[in-house]
Parts: sequence; C-alpha cells; structure tokens
Amino acid sequence: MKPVTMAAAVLSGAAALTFAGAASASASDVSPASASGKCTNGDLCLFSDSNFNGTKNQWGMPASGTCSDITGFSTANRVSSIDFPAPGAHQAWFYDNGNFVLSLAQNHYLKNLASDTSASGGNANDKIDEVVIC
Ligand SMILES: [Ca+2]
Repeated sequence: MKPVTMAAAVLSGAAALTFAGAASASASDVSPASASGKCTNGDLCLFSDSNFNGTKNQWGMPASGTCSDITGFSTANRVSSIDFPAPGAHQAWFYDNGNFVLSLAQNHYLKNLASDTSASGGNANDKIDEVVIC
C-alpha cells in the first residue's frame, strides 16, 4: 500500500505543477501587458494626447549595452502620455531642450503627463523633445 500511495502523491504533484505552468503561460499570452493596448510589448510609445490618444511614436529597444538618443520625432513638445510595456531592464530618460524632465523604467506607463512633475519645473506635459533609451 505504501508504494502506491507515494506514486499517487508524485503524480498528483506533477499534475499540479503542469496546471500551474499552463495557467501562467496562458495568462501572459492573453493579458494586455500594454496599458494602452496600442504599444508592442518591449517597445516604448509616446502619445501626443493623454490616455494614450492622438499621434503615436514607437521605438524598439537598443542593443544591450547601448543607448538610443532620439530627437525630431512627430510628438516632440506634444507628448502627453507614455506606455513602456513588458518587463525588462531598459530605462528611458526624457528631456526638454536638454533639461531632464523625468525617466521611466520598462513595464511602466504615464497616462497624463499634466499630472506628473517635471524635474525642469512645472508638470511634464508637452515638454518632451528628446528621448534616451538604454
Ligand atoms: Ca499633448
């Protein structure tokens, strides 16, 4: 009787592990990791309006150990919301005429920059004209 009980316990444990793994994979497949629902996982998206509306600029991440320094994009000086979906080690820094405004780590978003303080003074709405991604 004892070996049968042990075998049953092992099978039960294996079944539970398989189920937990499948449920976890399924959740990450179907859940919108992007807060906006408009930004590809792993990319950085800037929007000209709050709540992820208006014109969008979207960039992928630079190669590991390097940074992208982006200017001249269409939402420059109009950025009002930011989506930076998917977990990862990348970070984005935002500037206004060379002055630091704020930074954001991957897997974060800002729905309304008018509610966020800029390091250059006032709020961060419609100020960002340069993005550095590392
Ligand atoms: Ca705006």
